[in-house]
Amino acid sequence: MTQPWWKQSVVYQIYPKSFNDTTGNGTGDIQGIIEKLDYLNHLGVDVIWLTPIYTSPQKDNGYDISDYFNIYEEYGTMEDFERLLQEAHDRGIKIIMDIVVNHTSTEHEWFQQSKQSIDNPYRDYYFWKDPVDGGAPTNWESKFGGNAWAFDAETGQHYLHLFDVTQADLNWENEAVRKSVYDMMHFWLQKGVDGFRLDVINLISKNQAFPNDYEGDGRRFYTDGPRVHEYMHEMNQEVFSKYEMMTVGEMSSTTIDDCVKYTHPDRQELDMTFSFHHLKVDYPNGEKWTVANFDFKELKKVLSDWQVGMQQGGGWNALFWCNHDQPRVVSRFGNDTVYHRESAKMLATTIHLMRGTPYIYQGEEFGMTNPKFDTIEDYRDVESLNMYEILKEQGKTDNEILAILAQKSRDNSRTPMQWNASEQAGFTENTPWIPVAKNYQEVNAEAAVNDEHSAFYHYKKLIELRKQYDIITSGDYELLSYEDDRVFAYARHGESEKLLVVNNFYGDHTTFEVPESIDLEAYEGERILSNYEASPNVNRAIELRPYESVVYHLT
Ligand code: TEU
Repeated sequence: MTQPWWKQSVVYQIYPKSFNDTTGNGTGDIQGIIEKLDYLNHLGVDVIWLTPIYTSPQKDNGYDISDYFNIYEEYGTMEDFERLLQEAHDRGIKIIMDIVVNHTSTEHEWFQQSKQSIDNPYRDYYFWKDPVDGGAPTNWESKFGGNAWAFDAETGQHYLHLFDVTQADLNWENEAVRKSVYDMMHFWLQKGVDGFRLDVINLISKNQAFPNDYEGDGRRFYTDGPRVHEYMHEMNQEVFSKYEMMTVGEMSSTTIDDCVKYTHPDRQELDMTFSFHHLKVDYPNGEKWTVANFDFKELKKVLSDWQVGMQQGGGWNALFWCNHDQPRVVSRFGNDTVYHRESAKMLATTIHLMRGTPYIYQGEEFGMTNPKFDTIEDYRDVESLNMYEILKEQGKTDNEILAILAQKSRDNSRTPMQWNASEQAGFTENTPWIPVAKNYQEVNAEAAVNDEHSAFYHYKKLIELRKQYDIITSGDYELLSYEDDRVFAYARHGESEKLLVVNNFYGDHTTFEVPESIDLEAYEGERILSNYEASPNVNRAIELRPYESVVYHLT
Protein backbone atom coordinates (compact mmCIF):
# COMPACT_ATOMS: atom_id res chain seq x y z
CA MET A 1 0.00 0.00 0.00
CA THR A 2 1.47 3.36 -0.85
CA GLN A 3 1.39 5.78 2.02
CA PRO A 4 1.29 9.56 1.86
CA TRP A 5 4.87 10.87 2.08
CA TRP A 6 4.33 12.46 5.48
CA LYS A 7 3.62 9.07 7.05
CA GLN A 8 7.10 7.91 6.16
CA SER A 9 8.80 11.15 7.09
CA VAL A 10 10.63 12.25 10.19
CA VAL A 11 10.29 15.91 11.12
CA TYR A 12 12.95 18.01 12.82
CA GLN A 13 11.80 20.99 14.84
CA ILE A 14 13.94 24.13 14.82
CA TYR A 15 13.51 26.88 17.39
CA PRO A 16 15.36 29.58 15.41
CA LYS A 17 16.09 31.82 18.38
CA SER A 18 18.25 29.10 19.94
CA PHE A 19 19.57 27.29 16.89
CA ASN A 20 22.59 29.07 15.42
CA ASP A 21 23.64 32.72 15.57
CA THR A 22 25.71 34.00 12.63
CA THR A 23 25.48 37.74 13.32
CA GLY A 24 26.83 37.73 16.86
CA ASN A 25 23.76 39.37 18.36
CA GLY A 26 23.11 36.43 20.68
CA THR A 27 20.00 35.29 18.80
CA GLY A 28 19.84 32.53 16.19
CA ASP A 29 18.99 33.45 12.61
CA ILE A 30 17.95 32.06 9.23
CA GLN A 31 21.49 32.12 7.86
CA GLY A 32 22.41 29.98 10.86
CA ILE A 33 19.86 27.39 9.81
CA ILE A 34 21.20 27.35 6.25
CA GLU A 35 24.70 26.67 7.62
CA LYS A 36 23.45 23.59 9.42
CA LEU A 37 21.43 22.00 6.63
CA ASP A 38 24.23 19.57 5.86
CA TYR A 39 24.20 18.45 9.48
CA LEU A 40 20.44 17.82 9.26
CA ASN A 41 20.90 16.03 5.97
CA HIS A 42 23.49 13.80 7.61
CA LEU A 43 20.96 12.98 10.33
CA GLY A 44 18.53 12.12 7.55
CA VAL A 45 15.42 14.10 8.45
CA ASP A 46 12.81 14.69 5.75
CA VAL A 47 11.08 17.82 6.97
CA ILE A 48 11.96 20.88 9.05
CA TRP A 49 9.32 22.58 11.17
CA LEU A 50 10.30 26.17 11.87
CA THR A 51 8.69 27.76 14.91
CA PRO A 52 7.44 31.28 14.11
CA ILE A 53 9.86 33.53 12.23
CA TYR A 54 7.43 36.35 11.48
CA THR A 55 7.64 39.95 12.67
CA SER A 56 6.86 39.94 16.35
CA PRO A 57 7.51 41.87 19.54
CA GLN A 58 8.70 38.49 20.93
CA LYS A 59 6.73 38.58 24.17
CA ASP A 60 6.16 34.85 23.58
CA ASN A 61 9.17 34.25 21.33
CA GLY A 62 7.29 34.74 18.09
CA TYR A 63 3.93 33.17 18.99
CA ASP A 64 2.80 36.79 19.19
CA ILE A 65 2.78 37.81 15.53
CA SER A 66 2.45 41.44 14.49
CA ASP A 67 2.89 40.89 10.73
CA TYR A 68 2.26 37.54 9.03
CA PHE A 69 3.92 38.63 5.79
CA ASN A 70 7.37 39.60 6.99
CA ILE A 71 10.33 38.07 8.80
CA TYR A 72 11.39 39.07 12.31
CA GLU A 73 14.35 41.35 11.65
CA GLU A 74 16.77 39.61 14.02
CA TYR A 75 16.24 36.39 12.07
CA GLY A 76 16.94 37.97 8.68
CA THR A 77 14.98 38.98 5.59
CA MET A 78 12.47 37.44 3.21
CA GLU A 79 15.38 36.84 0.81
CA ASP A 80 17.14 34.84 3.52
CA PHE A 81 14.01 32.79 4.01
CA GLU A 82 13.66 32.14 0.29
CA ARG A 83 17.27 31.03 0.17
CA LEU A 84 16.70 28.69 3.09
CA LEU A 85 13.73 27.17 1.31
CA GLN A 86 15.77 26.70 -1.84
CA GLU A 87 18.79 25.24 -0.04
CA ALA A 88 16.60 22.85 1.93
CA HIS A 89 14.75 21.74 -1.20
CA ASP A 90 18.06 21.22 -2.99
CA ARG A 91 18.89 18.67 -0.29
CA GLY A 92 15.49 17.01 -0.48
CA ILE A 93 14.37 18.52 2.82
CA LYS A 94 10.90 20.06 3.09
CA ILE A 95 9.99 23.03 5.27
CA ILE A 96 6.79 23.57 7.20
CA MET A 97 5.84 26.86 8.82
CA ASP A 98 4.24 27.47 12.19
CA ILE A 99 0.85 29.09 11.73
CA VAL A 100 -0.43 30.99 14.77
CA VAL A 101 -4.01 32.05 14.14
CA ASN A 102 -5.81 31.53 17.41
CA HIS A 103 -4.43 34.95 18.35
CA THR A 104 -2.25 37.78 17.09
CA SER A 105 0.04 40.14 18.93
CA THR A 106 -1.76 43.22 20.22
CA GLU A 107 0.77 45.09 18.05
CA HIS A 108 -0.78 43.60 14.91
CA GLU A 109 -2.46 46.19 12.70
CA TRP A 110 -5.82 44.40 13.07
CA PHE A 111 -5.72 44.76 16.83
CA GLN A 112 -4.43 48.32 16.67
CA GLN A 113 -7.48 49.17 14.54
CA SER A 114 -9.76 47.06 16.65
CA LYS A 115 -9.02 48.90 19.87
CA GLN A 116 -9.57 52.33 18.28
CA SER A 117 -13.33 52.34 18.86
CA ILE A 118 -16.36 50.11 19.33
CA ASP A 119 -17.46 50.74 15.74
CA ASN A 120 -14.10 50.29 14.06
CA PRO A 121 -14.43 47.82 11.14
CA TYR A 122 -11.81 45.61 12.81
CA ARG A 123 -13.56 45.58 16.19
CA ASP A 124 -15.07 42.16 15.40
CA TYR A 125 -11.71 40.65 14.50
CA TYR A 126 -11.33 40.00 18.24
CA PHE A 127 -13.64 39.31 21.19
CA TRP A 128 -14.64 42.46 23.01
CA LYS A 129 -17.12 42.26 25.90
CA ASP A 130 -18.59 44.66 28.42
CA PRO A 131 -17.52 44.30 32.04
CA VAL A 132 -19.71 42.17 34.28
CA ASP A 133 -20.25 43.53 37.80
CA GLY A 134 -17.39 45.89 37.12
CA GLY A 135 -14.99 43.03 36.37
CA ALA A 136 -14.03 40.47 33.75
CA PRO A 137 -16.81 39.12 31.48
CA THR A 138 -16.09 35.52 32.53
CA ASN A 139 -13.87 33.73 35.04
CA TRP A 140 -11.83 32.00 32.32
CA GLU A 141 -8.14 31.73 33.09
CA SER A 142 -5.21 32.51 30.83
CA LYS A 143 -2.91 29.54 30.12
CA PHE A 144 -0.09 31.73 31.39
CA GLY A 145 -1.83 32.57 34.67
CA GLY A 146 -4.44 35.14 35.73
CA ASN A 147 -7.80 36.01 34.17
CA ALA A 148 -8.11 35.64 30.40
CA TRP A 149 -9.70 39.06 29.84
CA ALA A 150 -7.89 42.38 29.72
CA PHE A 151 -9.66 45.69 30.22
CA ASP A 152 -9.17 48.52 27.78
CA ALA A 153 -9.96 51.81 29.51
CA GLU A 154 -10.29 53.80 26.26
CA THR A 155 -13.28 51.86 24.97
CA GLY A 156 -14.50 50.47 28.29
CA GLN A 157 -14.48 46.80 27.22
CA HIS A 158 -12.42 43.69 27.82
CA TYR A 159 -10.71 41.61 25.12
CA LEU A 160 -10.04 37.89 25.38
CA HIS A 161 -6.50 36.50 25.59
CA LEU A 162 -6.18 32.79 26.35
CA PHE A 163 -2.39 33.26 26.47
CA ASP A 164 -0.38 36.39 27.28
CA VAL A 165 -2.14 39.73 27.61
CA THR A 166 -0.32 40.73 24.38
CA GLN A 167 -1.83 37.74 22.51
CA ALA A 168 -5.42 38.69 21.67
CA ASP A 169 -7.71 35.88 20.49
CA LEU A 170 -9.04 36.22 16.95
CA ASN A 171 -12.78 35.96 16.40
CA TRP A 172 -13.22 33.04 14.03
CA GLU A 173 -16.99 33.59 13.91
CA ASN A 174 -16.13 36.56 11.70
CA GLU A 175 -15.88 35.44 8.10
CA ALA A 176 -13.48 38.28 7.30
CA VAL A 177 -11.02 36.85 9.85
CA ARG A 178 -11.18 33.44 8.23
CA LYS A 179 -10.72 34.90 4.77
CA SER A 180 -7.73 36.97 5.91
CA VAL A 181 -6.12 33.89 7.44
CA TYR A 182 -6.64 31.77 4.33
CA ASP A 183 -5.13 34.51 2.15
CA MET A 184 -2.08 34.57 4.42
CA MET A 185 -1.74 30.79 4.17
CA HIS A 186 -1.82 30.97 0.36
CA PHE A 187 0.96 33.56 0.46
CA TRP A 188 3.34 31.12 2.18
CA LEU A 189 2.28 28.08 0.18
CA GLN A 190 2.79 29.99 -3.05
CA LYS A 191 6.34 30.68 -1.92
CA GLY A 192 6.81 26.94 -1.89
CA VAL A 193 6.58 25.91 1.77
CA ASP A 194 5.54 22.30 2.20
CA GLY A 195 3.05 22.50 5.01
CA PHE A 196 1.96 23.93 8.32
CA ARG A 197 2.09 23.23 12.01
CA LEU A 198 -1.01 24.95 13.34
CA ASP A 199 -0.63 26.42 16.81
CA VAL A 200 -3.40 25.59 19.36
CA ILE A 201 -5.74 25.22 16.43
CA ASN A 202 -8.37 23.36 18.46
CA LEU A 203 -9.01 26.50 20.53
CA ILE A 204 -10.26 28.72 17.70
CA SER A 205 -14.00 28.16 18.20
CA LYS A 206 -15.38 29.64 21.41
CA ASN A 207 -18.80 29.01 22.94
CA GLN A 208 -20.52 32.25 21.99
CA ALA A 209 -22.58 32.36 25.18
CA PHE A 210 -19.28 32.94 27.04
CA PRO A 211 -20.47 31.21 30.22
CA ASN A 212 -18.70 31.32 33.54
CA ASP A 213 -17.00 28.05 34.39
CA TYR A 214 -17.79 27.11 37.97
CA GLU A 215 -15.89 23.83 37.83
CA GLY A 216 -12.80 24.74 35.85
CA ASP A 217 -10.71 27.36 34.13
CA GLY A 218 -13.03 27.82 31.16
CA ARG A 219 -11.30 25.46 28.75
CA ARG A 220 -14.43 23.36 28.28
CA PHE A 221 -15.98 26.35 26.49
CA TYR A 222 -13.34 26.68 23.79
CA THR A 223 -11.37 23.38 23.60
CA ASP A 224 -12.48 21.47 20.48
CA GLY A 225 -15.23 24.10 20.46
CA PRO A 226 -18.63 24.14 18.75
CA ARG A 227 -17.55 25.05 15.19
CA VAL A 228 -13.94 23.85 15.16
CA HIS A 229 -14.43 20.90 12.81
CA GLU A 230 -16.43 23.08 10.46
CA TYR A 231 -13.57 25.60 10.40
CA MET A 232 -10.96 22.92 9.84
CA HIS A 233 -12.89 21.48 6.94
CA GLU A 234 -13.36 24.92 5.46
CA MET A 235 -9.63 25.64 5.83
CA ASN A 236 -8.85 22.34 4.16
CA GLN A 237 -11.16 23.10 1.23
CA GLU A 238 -10.10 26.73 0.85
CA VAL A 239 -6.38 26.11 1.28
CA PHE A 240 -4.84 22.69 2.02
CA SER A 241 -6.64 20.75 -0.69
CA LYS A 242 -5.09 22.96 -3.33
CA TYR A 243 -1.49 21.99 -2.53
CA GLU A 244 0.72 18.95 -2.07
CA MET A 245 1.41 19.60 1.59
CA MET A 246 1.29 18.28 5.13
CA THR A 247 -0.56 19.67 8.12
CA VAL A 248 -0.15 18.98 11.81
CA GLY A 249 -2.46 20.57 14.34
CA GLU A 250 -1.31 21.32 17.85
CA MET A 251 -4.20 20.29 20.09
CA SER A 252 -4.46 21.58 23.62
CA SER A 253 -6.32 19.29 26.10
CA THR A 254 -8.04 17.44 23.29
CA THR A 255 -9.67 14.00 23.07
CA ILE A 256 -9.00 10.90 20.97
CA ASP A 257 -12.46 11.24 19.42
CA ASP A 258 -11.77 14.76 18.29
CA CYS A 259 -8.32 13.87 16.96
CA VAL A 260 -9.83 11.03 14.95
CA LYS A 261 -12.17 13.62 13.48
CA TYR A 262 -9.38 16.09 12.78
CA THR A 263 -7.25 13.51 10.99
CA HIS A 264 -9.51 10.94 9.36
CA PRO A 265 -8.76 11.35 5.65
CA ASP A 266 -12.44 11.20 4.67
CA ARG A 267 -13.27 14.25 6.74
CA GLN A 268 -10.66 16.44 5.00
CA GLU A 269 -9.46 18.47 7.93
CA LEU A 270 -5.80 17.85 8.97
CA ASP A 271 -3.18 15.16 8.39
CA MET A 272 -2.12 14.60 12.00
CA THR A 273 -2.29 16.02 15.51
CA PHE A 274 -0.06 16.66 18.49
CA SER A 275 -1.72 15.80 21.77
CA PHE A 276 -0.12 16.24 25.19
CA HIS A 277 -1.74 13.80 27.58
CA HIS A 278 1.35 11.60 27.72
CA LEU A 279 3.35 14.62 28.85
CA LYS A 280 1.12 15.22 31.86
CA VAL A 281 2.18 12.05 33.66
CA ASP A 282 4.36 14.14 35.94
CA TYR A 283 1.51 16.55 36.80
CA PRO A 284 0.02 14.93 39.95
CA ASN A 285 -3.75 15.60 40.02
CA GLY A 286 -3.29 17.75 36.95
CA GLU A 287 -0.93 20.16 38.72
CA LYS A 288 2.02 21.11 36.54
CA TRP A 289 3.73 23.52 38.96
CA THR A 290 5.05 21.03 41.45
CA VAL A 291 8.12 18.78 41.60
CA ALA A 292 7.06 15.21 40.87
CA ASN A 293 8.24 11.87 39.54
CA PHE A 294 6.49 10.56 36.47
CA ASP A 295 3.88 7.83 36.63
CA PHE A 296 5.36 5.12 34.39
CA LYS A 297 2.23 2.99 34.07
CA GLU A 298 0.18 6.04 33.24
CA LEU A 299 2.72 6.95 30.55
CA LYS A 300 2.31 3.53 28.95
CA LYS A 301 -1.45 3.68 29.26
CA VAL A 302 -1.88 7.14 27.77
CA LEU A 303 0.44 6.53 24.83
CA SER A 304 -1.17 3.17 24.17
CA ASP A 305 -4.72 4.49 24.42
CA TRP A 306 -3.84 7.08 21.79
CA GLN A 307 -2.09 4.51 19.61
CA VAL A 308 -5.04 2.16 19.63
CA GLY A 309 -7.77 4.80 19.58
CA MET A 310 -6.31 6.63 16.61
CA GLN A 311 -5.63 3.38 14.79
CA GLN A 312 -9.18 2.10 15.30
CA GLY A 313 -10.71 5.41 14.32
CA GLY A 314 -8.52 5.79 11.24
CA GLY A 315 -6.63 8.85 12.48
CA TRP A 316 -2.91 9.62 12.55
CA ASN A 317 -0.67 10.73 15.45
CA ALA A 318 2.33 13.00 15.54
CA LEU A 319 4.86 11.24 17.82
CA PHE A 320 7.07 13.28 20.11
CA TRP A 321 8.68 13.62 23.51
CA CYS A 322 10.12 17.09 23.17
CA ASN A 323 9.31 20.51 21.83
CA HIS A 324 10.00 24.10 22.81
CA ASP A 325 7.31 23.97 25.52
CA GLN A 326 8.47 20.78 27.23
CA PRO A 327 11.42 19.84 29.42
CA ARG A 328 14.12 17.68 27.80
CA VAL A 329 13.06 14.05 27.67
CA VAL A 330 16.36 12.54 28.77
CA SER A 331 16.10 14.58 31.99
CA ARG A 332 12.39 13.81 32.32
CA PHE A 333 11.86 10.11 31.56
CA GLY A 334 15.48 8.99 31.22
CA ASN A 335 18.69 9.48 33.16
CA ASP A 336 20.73 12.51 32.16
CA THR A 337 23.89 11.53 34.04
CA VAL A 338 24.96 7.87 34.49
CA TYR A 339 22.87 6.37 31.68
CA HIS A 340 22.65 9.44 29.49
CA ARG A 341 23.45 7.69 26.24
CA GLU A 342 21.54 4.48 26.92
CA SER A 343 18.41 6.24 28.06
CA ALA A 344 18.50 8.82 25.25
CA LYS A 345 18.57 5.97 22.72
CA MET A 346 15.95 3.94 24.55
CA LEU A 347 13.53 6.87 24.56
CA ALA A 348 14.14 7.48 20.87
CA THR A 349 13.32 3.88 20.02
CA THR A 350 10.19 3.87 22.18
CA ILE A 351 8.60 6.83 20.43
CA HIS A 352 9.88 6.39 16.85
CA LEU A 353 8.58 2.86 16.40
CA MET A 354 5.00 3.68 17.33
CA ARG A 355 2.31 4.28 14.74
CA GLY A 356 2.55 7.90 13.56
CA THR A 357 4.98 10.51 12.28
CA PRO A 358 7.94 11.18 14.61
CA TYR A 359 9.27 14.62 15.49
CA ILE A 360 12.78 15.37 16.78
CA TYR A 361 13.34 18.62 18.65
CA GLN A 362 16.69 20.33 18.10
CA GLY A 363 19.39 18.83 20.32
CA GLU A 364 17.29 15.80 21.24
CA GLU A 365 19.29 13.79 18.70
CA PHE A 366 22.37 13.95 20.93
CA GLY A 367 20.59 14.03 24.26
CA MET A 368 20.50 17.67 25.31
CA THR A 369 19.39 17.93 28.95
CA ASN A 370 17.53 20.42 31.12
CA PRO A 371 20.02 23.19 32.04
CA LYS A 372 19.25 23.07 35.79
CA PHE A 373 19.21 26.86 36.15
CA ASP A 374 19.56 27.89 39.78
CA THR A 375 18.59 31.55 39.63
CA ILE A 376 15.48 33.30 38.33
CA GLU A 377 17.79 35.65 36.41
CA ASP A 378 18.47 32.86 33.91
CA TYR A 379 14.81 32.45 32.91
CA ARG A 380 13.27 34.28 29.96
CA ASP A 381 9.92 32.55 29.30
CA VAL A 382 6.81 34.65 29.94
CA GLU A 383 4.96 31.68 31.43
CA SER A 384 7.83 30.84 33.80
CA LEU A 385 8.20 34.45 34.93
CA ASN A 386 4.45 34.75 35.52
CA MET A 387 4.43 31.50 37.48
CA TYR A 388 7.36 32.69 39.57
CA GLU A 389 5.24 35.61 40.77
CA ILE A 390 2.10 33.54 41.22
CA LEU A 391 3.87 30.81 43.22
CA LYS A 392 5.52 33.46 45.34
CA GLU A 393 2.12 34.98 46.13
CA GLN A 394 1.01 31.49 47.13
CA GLY A 395 3.73 31.52 49.79
CA LYS A 396 6.37 29.29 48.20
CA THR A 397 10.00 30.08 48.95
CA ASP A 398 12.49 31.03 46.28
CA ASN A 399 14.20 27.66 46.49
CA GLU A 400 10.93 25.79 46.16
CA ILE A 401 9.98 27.80 43.09
CA LEU A 402 13.40 27.35 41.50
CA ALA A 403 13.18 23.59 42.01
CA ILE A 404 9.79 23.57 40.28
CA LEU A 405 11.01 25.69 37.36
CA ALA A 406 14.15 23.55 36.99
CA GLN A 407 11.84 20.61 36.32
CA LYS A 408 8.89 22.23 34.55
CA SER A 409 9.87 25.48 32.84
CA ARG A 410 9.58 25.78 29.08
CA ASP A 411 13.05 27.33 29.10
CA ASN A 412 14.44 23.84 29.78
CA SER A 413 14.23 23.21 26.06
CA ARG A 414 15.05 26.72 24.88
CA THR A 415 18.72 26.96 25.83
CA PRO A 416 21.12 27.38 22.89
CA MET A 417 21.84 24.42 20.66
CA GLN A 418 25.12 22.84 21.80
CA TRP A 419 27.16 22.60 18.60
CA ASN A 420 30.63 22.00 20.02
CA ALA A 421 32.86 22.35 23.07
CA SER A 422 33.97 25.91 22.36
CA GLU A 423 32.73 28.88 24.35
CA GLN A 424 28.93 29.34 24.27
CA ALA A 425 28.80 25.88 22.72
CA GLY A 426 29.52 27.33 19.30
CA PHE A 427 26.04 28.88 19.24
CA THR A 428 27.18 32.51 19.22
CA GLU A 429 30.33 34.62 19.27
CA ASN A 430 28.73 36.79 21.88
CA THR A 431 26.37 36.57 24.85
CA PRO A 432 23.40 34.32 24.05
CA TRP A 433 19.87 35.57 24.74
CA ILE A 434 19.51 32.76 27.30
CA PRO A 435 22.40 30.95 29.03
CA VAL A 436 23.94 27.81 27.54
CA ALA A 437 23.57 24.63 29.65
CA LYS A 438 26.74 23.88 31.60
CA ASN A 439 27.29 20.41 30.15
CA TYR A 440 28.00 21.60 26.59
CA GLN A 441 31.57 20.31 26.66
CA GLU A 442 30.39 16.71 26.90
CA VAL A 443 26.95 16.98 25.29
CA ASN A 444 27.26 18.56 21.85
CA ALA A 445 26.60 17.87 18.18
CA GLU A 446 30.24 17.69 17.13
CA ALA A 447 31.14 15.11 19.77
CA ALA A 448 28.07 13.08 18.78
CA VAL A 449 28.86 13.16 15.07
CA ASN A 450 32.43 12.05 15.80
CA ASP A 451 31.30 9.05 17.82
CA GLU A 452 29.67 6.20 15.93
CA HIS A 453 28.04 4.95 19.15
CA SER A 454 26.33 8.25 19.97
CA ALA A 455 22.60 8.87 20.21
CA PHE A 456 22.90 10.84 16.96
CA TYR A 457 23.58 7.65 14.99
CA HIS A 458 20.79 5.88 16.80
CA TYR A 459 18.33 8.52 15.59
CA LYS A 460 19.83 8.29 12.12
CA LYS A 461 19.31 4.54 12.19
CA LEU A 462 15.70 4.94 13.32
CA ILE A 463 15.06 7.24 10.37
CA GLU A 464 16.62 4.68 8.02
CA LEU A 465 14.60 1.81 9.49
CA ARG A 466 11.39 3.70 8.82
CA LYS A 467 12.28 3.77 5.12
CA GLN A 468 13.31 0.14 5.14
CA TYR A 469 10.45 -1.51 7.07
CA ASP A 470 6.96 -0.60 5.96
CA ILE A 471 5.55 -2.18 9.11
CA ILE A 472 6.84 0.83 11.11
CA THR A 473 4.37 2.98 9.20
CA SER A 474 1.57 0.52 8.68
CA GLY A 475 1.64 -2.07 11.48
CA ASP A 476 -1.04 -2.24 14.15
CA TYR A 477 0.06 -1.36 17.67
CA GLU A 478 -0.40 -3.52 20.76
CA LEU A 479 0.90 -2.81 24.28
CA LEU A 480 2.49 -5.91 25.82
CA SER A 481 3.49 -4.81 29.27
CA TYR A 482 1.02 -2.64 31.16
CA GLU A 483 1.60 -4.42 34.48
CA ASP A 484 5.41 -4.43 34.28
CA ASP A 485 6.96 -1.85 36.62
CA ARG A 486 10.02 -1.26 34.47
CA VAL A 487 9.45 -2.32 30.90
CA PHE A 488 7.54 -0.61 28.11
CA ALA A 489 7.16 -3.30 25.45
CA TYR A 490 4.87 -3.25 22.47
CA ALA A 491 4.30 -5.11 19.25
CA ARG A 492 3.56 -3.87 15.78
CA HIS A 493 1.57 -6.38 13.77
CA GLY A 494 1.83 -6.66 10.00
CA GLU A 495 0.19 -9.22 7.74
CA SER A 496 2.95 -11.80 8.02
CA GLU A 497 5.54 -10.06 10.15
CA LYS A 498 5.85 -8.33 13.52
CA LEU A 499 8.04 -5.88 15.34
CA LEU A 500 8.74 -6.45 18.99
CA VAL A 501 9.94 -3.31 20.78
CA VAL A 502 11.22 -3.83 24.32
CA ASN A 503 12.41 -0.95 26.51
CA ASN A 504 13.69 -0.90 30.06
CA PHE A 505 12.80 2.54 31.49
CA TYR A 506 14.88 2.11 34.65
CA GLY A 507 18.49 1.85 35.84
CA ASP A 508 18.15 -1.73 37.15
CA HIS A 509 18.49 -5.11 35.52
CA THR A 510 15.18 -6.74 34.77
CA THR A 511 13.66 -9.60 32.78
CA PHE A 512 10.82 -9.18 30.35
CA GLU A 513 8.57 -12.16 29.71
CA VAL A 514 7.19 -12.01 26.19
CA PRO A 515 3.47 -12.83 26.52
CA GLU A 516 2.25 -16.17 25.13
CA SER A 517 0.02 -14.30 22.67
CA ILE A 518 3.17 -13.70 20.63
CA ASP A 519 3.89 -17.09 19.10
CA LEU A 520 7.69 -16.88 19.00
CA GLU A 521 8.03 -20.43 17.68
CA ALA A 522 6.20 -19.48 14.51
CA TYR A 523 8.73 -16.81 13.58
CA GLU A 524 12.36 -16.19 12.81
CA GLY A 525 13.47 -13.26 14.92
CA GLU A 526 16.13 -10.82 13.84
CA ARG A 527 17.46 -8.12 16.18
CA ILE A 528 17.38 -4.92 14.12
CA LEU A 529 18.25 -2.32 16.75
CA SER A 530 19.54 -2.03 20.29
CA ASN A 531 21.41 0.40 22.52
CA TYR A 532 24.04 -1.96 23.99
CA GLU A 533 26.76 -4.09 22.45
CA ALA A 534 25.52 -7.68 22.16
CA SER A 535 21.92 -7.31 23.23
CA PRO A 536 20.01 -10.56 23.77
CA ASN A 537 18.43 -12.44 20.89
CA VAL A 538 14.71 -12.90 20.95
CA ASN A 539 13.44 -15.46 23.45
CA ARG A 540 10.61 -15.84 25.93
CA ALA A 541 12.49 -14.21 28.82
CA ILE A 542 14.52 -11.23 27.69
CA GLU A 543 17.16 -10.07 30.16
CA LEU A 544 17.63 -6.34 30.07
CA ARG A 545 20.39 -4.16 31.43
CA PRO A 546 19.78 -0.59 32.70
CA TYR A 547 17.77 1.34 30.09
CA GLU A 548 18.37 -1.42 27.58
CA SER A 549 16.20 -1.27 24.48
CA VAL A 550 15.93 -3.99 21.84
CA VAL A 551 13.90 -4.29 18.66
CA TYR A 552 13.20 -7.58 16.89
CA HIS A 553 11.76 -8.10 13.46
CA LEU A 554 9.79 -11.36 13.35
CA THR A 555 9.11 -12.97 10.00
O1 TEU B 1 1.45 26.12 22.98
C1 TEU B 1 0.17 25.79 23.39
C2 TEU B 1 -0.02 25.28 24.76
O2 TEU B 1 -1.13 25.27 25.23
C3 TEU B 1 1.10 24.78 25.55
O3 TEU B 1 1.92 23.83 25.16
C4 TEU B 1 1.60 25.84 26.44
O4 TEU B 1 2.91 26.22 26.19
C5 TEU B 1 1.50 25.27 27.82
O5 TEU B 1 0.17 25.00 28.06
C6 TEU B 1 1.96 26.21 28.83
O6 TEU B 1 1.96 25.52 30.04
C7 TEU B 1 1.58 26.85 21.81
C8 TEU B 1 3.04 27.12 21.54
O7 TEU B 1 3.70 25.91 21.31
C9 TEU B 1 3.60 27.90 22.69
O8 TEU B 1 4.98 28.10 22.58
C10 TEU B 1 2.87 29.22 22.74
O9 TEU B 1 3.27 29.95 23.86
C11 TEU B 1 1.36 29.02 22.78
O10 TEU B 1 0.89 28.06 21.85
C12 TEU B 1 0.66 30.32 22.44
O11 TEU B 1 0.84 30.62 21.10
